[in-house]
Amino acid sequence: SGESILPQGATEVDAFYMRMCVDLARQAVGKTSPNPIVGCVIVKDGRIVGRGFHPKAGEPHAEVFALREAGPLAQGATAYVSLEPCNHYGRTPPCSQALVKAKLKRVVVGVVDPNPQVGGKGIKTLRNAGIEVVVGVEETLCLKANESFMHRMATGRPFVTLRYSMSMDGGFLGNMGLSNAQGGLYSKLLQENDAVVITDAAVLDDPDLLSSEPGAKQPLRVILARSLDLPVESKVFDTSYAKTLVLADQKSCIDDIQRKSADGKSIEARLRAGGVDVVMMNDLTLENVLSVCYQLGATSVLLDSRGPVSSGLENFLGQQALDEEAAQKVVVQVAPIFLGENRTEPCFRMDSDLVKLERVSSHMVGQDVVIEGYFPER
Ligand code: AOF
Ligand code: ZN
Repeated sequence: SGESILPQGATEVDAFYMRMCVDLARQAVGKTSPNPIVGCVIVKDGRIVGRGFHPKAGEPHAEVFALREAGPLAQGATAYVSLEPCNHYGRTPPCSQALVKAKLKRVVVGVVDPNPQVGGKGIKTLRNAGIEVVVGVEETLCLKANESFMHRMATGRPFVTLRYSMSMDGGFLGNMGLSNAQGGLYSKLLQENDAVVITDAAVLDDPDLLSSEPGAKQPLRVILARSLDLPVESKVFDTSYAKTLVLADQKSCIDDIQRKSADGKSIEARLRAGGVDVVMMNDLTLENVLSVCYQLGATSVLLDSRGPVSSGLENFLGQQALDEEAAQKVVVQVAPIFLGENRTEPCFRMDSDLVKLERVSSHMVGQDVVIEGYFPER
């Protein structure tokens, strides 16, 4: 795009192929965790001769697929990669050496890989072999495509997005107007994130929390529970398409644990029989919830504040995320309605200093306006 700054030695044509790499990479969005999404295009004499993307951790990297397709045509060609080619023996051998072996003439890199095992070494290997390397083409786009991977590398923590809906008069809308139709914002958020966290009160509306995108890898669905008196027949406890984890507050669930339903089984036993994992938490803080998600391999977590506002835990999600500065990104859907008298409470009560979001963008979803922004690094 005209807005991106081109590094020295790069042209608009390079930027064009880099955007193509990112589009290719996105075919595996939500599927590569803990690995990044990466796309690669090999161009010879103005013709695309190879294309590839990283489909999944443990499988070959983007460059390998592109090199396979290009075969001997890779010699003297230009390779575009949205992330610096790796230089280490991980689950797969180093791509830098594969590019050297295939005798590429030029390699255009979107962004340096912050992985300490790579971190510029891939570029070095290529340059040492006499290959011309240009770094930083469509860098902003490449960074955004891998924001959770970048965050994990920098902090060792998952990338957290807080989502909620509100009215024009600042009232909390729960799941009002929320649709997970294919191609929609919500369906894409479920596709992009490794885990989605909701509260027990939100289960009452019976969401399935499944992305409608074709072939989407479904997120781990995490239910925070103050009570184990949960509707076991709810869609979210059907584990045929996605895993479900209940994180229950030990203290407040103590009575529920004893209670049995008519068939003599506890709710916990019934959940487990349906394939739901139930973990008793000594201390159900947001920090502990995120740690559990991360330990289970979630690099990106969506805190979905979609439950009714009357629930104590619902405020917990958004409020704790803000109080504990746990979220990196916020996605808010503003509906063009005034709740008026029906407005129970403002969404959040923050007692922090003024917080100004960065890299803010907005778009329409039907009649609603969606505003996205990033918290400043804290
Ligand atoms: C690339 N191209 O397509 C990917 C890269 O366990 P491995 O062997 O798959 O290595 C994972 C690391 O390799 C990952 O953390 C990231 O630094 C890099 N991923 N690199 O050149 C790719 N997926
Ligand atoms: Zn690689």
